[in-house]
Amino acid sequence: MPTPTTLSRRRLVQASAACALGVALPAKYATAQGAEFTYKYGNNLPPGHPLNVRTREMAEKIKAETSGRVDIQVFPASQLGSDTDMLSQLRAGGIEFMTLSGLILATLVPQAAVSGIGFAFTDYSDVWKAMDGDLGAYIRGQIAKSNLVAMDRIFDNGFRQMTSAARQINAAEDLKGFKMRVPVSPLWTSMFKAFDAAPVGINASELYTALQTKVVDGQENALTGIMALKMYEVQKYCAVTNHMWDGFWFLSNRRAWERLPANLREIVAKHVNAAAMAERADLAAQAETTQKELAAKGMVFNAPKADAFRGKLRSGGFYAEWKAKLGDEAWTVLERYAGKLG
Ligand code: X2X
Repeated sequence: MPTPTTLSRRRLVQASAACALGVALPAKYATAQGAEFTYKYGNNLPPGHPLNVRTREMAEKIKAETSGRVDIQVFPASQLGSDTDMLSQLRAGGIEFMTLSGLILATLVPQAAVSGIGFAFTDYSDVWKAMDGDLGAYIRGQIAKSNLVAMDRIFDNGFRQMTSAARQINAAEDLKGFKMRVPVSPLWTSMFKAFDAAPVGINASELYTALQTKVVDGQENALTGIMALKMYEVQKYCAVTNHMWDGFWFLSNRRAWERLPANLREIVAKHVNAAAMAERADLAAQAETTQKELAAKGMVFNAPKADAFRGKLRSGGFYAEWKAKLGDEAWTVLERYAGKLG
């Protein structure tokens, strides 16, 4: 903070008058003095992913509309640490915001995994009805109990597909013993165990290296993520399995969130939610072109039938197990949108 002697008397008078009246200071003033709230926002995706394009725009809009009082600094590409590290920092207040898959957040908020149950959703219209409706509200309520705040609109991370280096995956049988990288998450691990694969929990920050050094045989992600993380350099095959949908909650440390005056919270929430909507539209617009671009880079695609995988989850008791784990309330809200599971 500058001491009063570094301010001209006129600026100081202007500033105190503005404070006394409770009006926002002009952007020039706030910028010259540094923002009142400088908040760090971290995520695990490369700068070119739509999530980062839209949240950079979001930060600019928030700065402008708060006259420079709120400065959100966007740190992409796990610059602030892996998801696991960032989640600890977020809880401790070392960073103020992060975006995180509900399934990874489930290490802290178990019910946040419910949206990622294998083959629950088959298309986006059900996903957004659920996540913008009662299922999303239920999950945000669970998140709130852990002293984190989730903004209303979840960002899209896409329907996930399986990639491999050595051979094509056509059915669950091809996953037997397959070293599959999964994010660090109980549901992801459980699902690939149910396929008889050998899942290895690895943060996104280590994913490319794990594939390159063949610590794992393959991984699963949405095509947008496969492109953004340049996985086509280290993977040959892609099975379009759509085995689950995933999204990113925009989370805040509760104390940091509540430090913001109500009018600033409203501006921040508005722009975060708008960024999520824009990012969803970006992913939808890219859906078809991304597969063609990945094919042009040498990836070989196949489209197995869902039942070649889903049957294995059913017969192995996966749905019954997760219904018991998540509880009746979570399961009932999920089935309201996804239909009867199992
Ligand atoms: O870690 C992943 O695979 C990613 C980027 O999709 C998530 O954040 C869940």
